[in-house]
Amino acid sequence: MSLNGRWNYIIDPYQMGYLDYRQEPYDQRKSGNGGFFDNITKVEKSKIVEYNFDYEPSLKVPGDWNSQSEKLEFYEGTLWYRREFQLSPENDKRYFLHFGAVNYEAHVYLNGKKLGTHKGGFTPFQYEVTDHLNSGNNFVVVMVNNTRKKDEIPTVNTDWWNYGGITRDVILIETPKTFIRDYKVQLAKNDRQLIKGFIQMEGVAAIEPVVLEIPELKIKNRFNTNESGRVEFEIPVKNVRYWSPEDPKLYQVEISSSLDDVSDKIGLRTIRTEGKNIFLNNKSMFLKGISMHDENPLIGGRLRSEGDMRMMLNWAKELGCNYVRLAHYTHNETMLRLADEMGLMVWSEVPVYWTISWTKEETFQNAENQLAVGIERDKNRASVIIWSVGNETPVTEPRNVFMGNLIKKARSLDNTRLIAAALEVEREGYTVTVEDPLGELIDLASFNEYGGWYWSEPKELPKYNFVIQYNKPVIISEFGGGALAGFHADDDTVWSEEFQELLYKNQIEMLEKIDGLRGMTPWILVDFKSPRRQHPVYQNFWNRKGLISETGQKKKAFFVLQKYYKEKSMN
Ligand code: GCB
Repeated sequence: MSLNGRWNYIIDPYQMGYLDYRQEPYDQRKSGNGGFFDNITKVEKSKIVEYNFDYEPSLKVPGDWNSQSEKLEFYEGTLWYRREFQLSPENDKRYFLHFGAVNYEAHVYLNGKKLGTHKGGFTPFQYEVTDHLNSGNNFVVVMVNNTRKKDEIPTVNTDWWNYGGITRDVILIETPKTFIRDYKVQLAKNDRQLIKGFIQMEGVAAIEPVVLEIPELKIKNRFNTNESGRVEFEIPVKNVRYWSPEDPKLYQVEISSSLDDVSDKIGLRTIRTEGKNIFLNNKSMFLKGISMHDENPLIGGRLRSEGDMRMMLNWAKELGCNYVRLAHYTHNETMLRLADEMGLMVWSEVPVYWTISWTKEETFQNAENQLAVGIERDKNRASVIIWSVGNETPVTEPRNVFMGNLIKKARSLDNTRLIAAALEVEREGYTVTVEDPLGELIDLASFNEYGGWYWSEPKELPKYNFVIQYNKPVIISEFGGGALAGFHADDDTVWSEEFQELLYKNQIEMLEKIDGLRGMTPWILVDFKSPRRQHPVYQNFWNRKGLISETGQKKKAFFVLQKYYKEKSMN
C-alpha cells in the first residue's frame, strides 16, 4: 500500500515537538508522551495542547520540502510529517514500513510508538510494524531534520541543494509469515556462462524449498534453503542475449516459495577491464556519458516521479550517451530500473564528497553503511557497472586509510563490478598528472579536471598533455564550465554559451590525445541549484555548468558533445 500523497506538516525550528524545556527528548521519558508524535488532535477544553496537525498545510510525498513552499526554500532544520491511513491487518501476515529515502535524519513513529531513527539522505530503510498496527485508523509521524553537520555523510559543504524531507516513496509492505527477503541473480565474475546468486528467505523455521525460474532461458531450478533461509547457487546458462546499451535485454525472473513469490526483470552482462580497455560482454567500450544530479530543473527540486526520471535519461539519450554518472549519492531505485530498460550504463556513487571527517569511526561506519545499502538495493541492475566510493577527496594519510577501507568493503560486497572514485589532477606547466595512492587500488584512472574553467582558459587547452601512470582505462569523471543559456558573446567572455562551447571543443581535442581514454561524464547534463552559486546576474543559486538550462533550453555546448559522441567509434 502506497503512503505517498499529501502529509500534513509542522515546521519546528526549536524542536518543540521532540524536546521538553530541559531539552530532554519526549520519546525517552518513562511516561512517554508529550511530543508531536502523539498526534493529539481532539482535546478536552481544559487541556493545553500547542500543536495540531489537522489544521496544518500539507506537502507532497515523495518530494523535498524546499521546492514546495517559498517559506521552506532555504530551510534547514526540523520538520514533522503526519499521514493517517486505514488498514485491516491480517493475522497471518507481516507488515513493514518502508522509506525510499529521507534527508537527512528521520525519527519514525507509528501510532505514537517510536520505530527508530535513521541517518543518511539517499538510501532506503524500513521497520517491521506487524505488532504496532491498529485495525482501522493508524497514523505515521516522521520528524525529519536536514541540518548539515561536520561528521556526517555528506558533510557541511556540498555543491548541491540540501533538499530536506521525505524525498522518495513510502510504502506499507505486507508479506506472508515467511517471505523472500532478498535475492541476487547475476552472471558470475567474468563468466558469461554462469549465473551466480542467492535467495534469502525470512522467518523460516527449517529448510524451505524455493524455485527459481527464467522461462525464456528454460531455467527452472529447485533448491532447499539452509535453516537460516539461505541458498547460494550457480546455474550454467547458454544462448543468452547479453544486456548492452544497443540491446538492453531484460529477462523475466520468478522466485517462489510455498507462501511467497516475487518477480523481477534482470539483465545479464559481464564487465571487466584489461590494461587500458573496458569490456562489456567481451566487447571493448567507450563510455559516452554525462553526469547528473537527482534534481528536476523545471521545479528546482528532487525528482519525484518516473516521468521526471525519464525526462532526464531521455536527454542523456538525445545527447548520444550510453552511460551516465549518477552523482554524488545513491539515486532513486526507479532511476536504475529505467537505466536497465533504456540501455544506459551507470556509475553509482556515495556522498563521500570533498573534506569529510576522516578519523571519526562513526563517520566511516555511516559511509560504509550507505555504500552497503546502495549495493544491496541495486545489485541486480545490469546497468550499474561502477561503484564509486567518493568524489574529490584530498590526499592525506587518514583519508587514504578511510577510502582504502571503503574500496575493500565495496569489493567484498560485489566482485562483479568495477570500483572507482573521482580523483583530482595536478599540473606543472602544460603537463597534467594524477598523483593519488587510490589510483593503485581502483579499477579505473578516473578523475575530474576543470581545464578552461578553474584553471587555464578554453583556448589554451590544446597545449596541455596528460601523463597518467596507471595502466588502466582513463575515464574523465568531470570537466565543464558555466554558461547562462541565451547569453551570447565572443568565446573569451565567461558565462556566454560561446565560452562553454569552445571549452567543450578544446577539452575534447585535449582529451583525445590521452592514450587509454575510454570514456567521460562531463559536468553536467542540466543546470542545478546550489547555495554556493551566488552571482545575481548569471547564477542566482544555480550552478550553470549544465548543457541544458533549468527551463530545458539546450546550450551550444550540448551540440558539440552530441556531435563528438555521434562520430566516436566503439559504441
Ligand atoms: C566539482 C564537483 C561538483 C561541482 C563542480 C563545480 O568538481 O565534483 O560537485 O558541482 O565541481 O561546478 O564546481
